[in-house]
Amino acid sequence: MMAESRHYRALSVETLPDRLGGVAEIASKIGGDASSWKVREVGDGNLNLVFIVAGASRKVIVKQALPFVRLVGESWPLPLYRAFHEHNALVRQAVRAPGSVPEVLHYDEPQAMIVMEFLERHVVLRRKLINGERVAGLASFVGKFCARTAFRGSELSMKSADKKADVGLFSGNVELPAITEALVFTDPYHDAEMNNHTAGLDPVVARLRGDAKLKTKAQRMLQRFASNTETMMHGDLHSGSIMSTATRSRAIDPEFAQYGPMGFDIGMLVANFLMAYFSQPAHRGEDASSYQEWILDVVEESCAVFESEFRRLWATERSGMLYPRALFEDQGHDSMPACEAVLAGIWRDAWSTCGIEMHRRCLTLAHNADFEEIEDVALRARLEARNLMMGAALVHADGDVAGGAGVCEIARSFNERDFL
Ligand code: SR1
Ligand code: MG
Repeated sequence: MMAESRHYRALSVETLPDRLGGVAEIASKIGGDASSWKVREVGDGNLNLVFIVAGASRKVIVKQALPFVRLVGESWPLPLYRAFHEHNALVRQAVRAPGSVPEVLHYDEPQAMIVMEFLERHVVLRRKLINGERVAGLASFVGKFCARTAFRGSELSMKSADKKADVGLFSGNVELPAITEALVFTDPYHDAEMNNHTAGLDPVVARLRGDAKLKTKAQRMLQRFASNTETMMHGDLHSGSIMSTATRSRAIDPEFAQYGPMGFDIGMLVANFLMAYFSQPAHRGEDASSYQEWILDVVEESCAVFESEFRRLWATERSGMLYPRALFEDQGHDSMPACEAVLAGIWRDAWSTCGIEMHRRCLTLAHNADFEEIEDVALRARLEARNLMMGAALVHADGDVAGGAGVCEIARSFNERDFL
């Protein structure tokens, strides 16, 4: 532990070698003299400092929470203890979905700092999607990561007492889920202070905000998000929270982790794939369609893998208090119909979350680069309108969607329409 670590101080490129060089556990891993380390600040997210530190032995990532929202500034304070929940989430994800997250090398609670494995040659997935790059095995990664963390973080797998203790620990993560409660679930549907949207979208925005049934359904999902503790969610699983090479992927950044609905993570991630899909005509022009179809293949296959992995875990790892073998297999009763009913509930939450996420990324504070980088404002508005209207269709569907394939069919039809 650093002598100075009693008092939090934000790191900088200049101070990092001196401050971390004295921490034997970190310095020995990085290797060489700290004064020769090469340090770059690469944080492109909305909240934290992220450094790549290269020494004689290896590169590491040093992630440090800032006491405010980086995107907005010091006027929006944010507690440092979120690093504690991120650390705890990474540790659990590494056990529940082995190989899917960066290895934690060191954690310093007072400095709100996590030192972790540098993911060699990995690039943020959102950038790859904007660039039109394909990632082999992406759907398998997504489906398995979401199914394993959902199943193994629930009472389908965990002992009831362990699960309650964990829910208690993560219920201390207050302010970050509160951002989601406002920015994701509520602000898209009214004229909230920090909202902004692309010029020209007003008619579509008015349609959404004038739709009381839509708002009721979005609030139903917020109620589920806030008061249902089915599993430990990543909590912010968008395409900026996955890093990939051409053949490998990892999930990063689980600082929004809390216990919540099992369908939340996969729903949010599919929304980000769909936004990548709708934005492609601006990035690829006439050649967009084959890459768009690849994105839809990823969506359909991710959902199929999620289901098959969830069913496999149900059959082989159901050792928690829910749906015990004593009630089913031990009495000669097939438990798979119960599994299908649980999956149907997961998808209902997933598709609602998906539609709401498609709204918030175009209407509230934190937009996504897939649309934001489109300079032609009229084109951006036209593509965002398709995305917004499909989001409304998903929320209205109340889970009555023909699975991942059905969602892809809906996307194809909205991709042909104009709403402005
Ligand atoms: C003020 S934080 C805005 C967004 O950035 C994070 O990555 C989450 O997605 C959050 O909603
Ligand atoms: Mg993040």
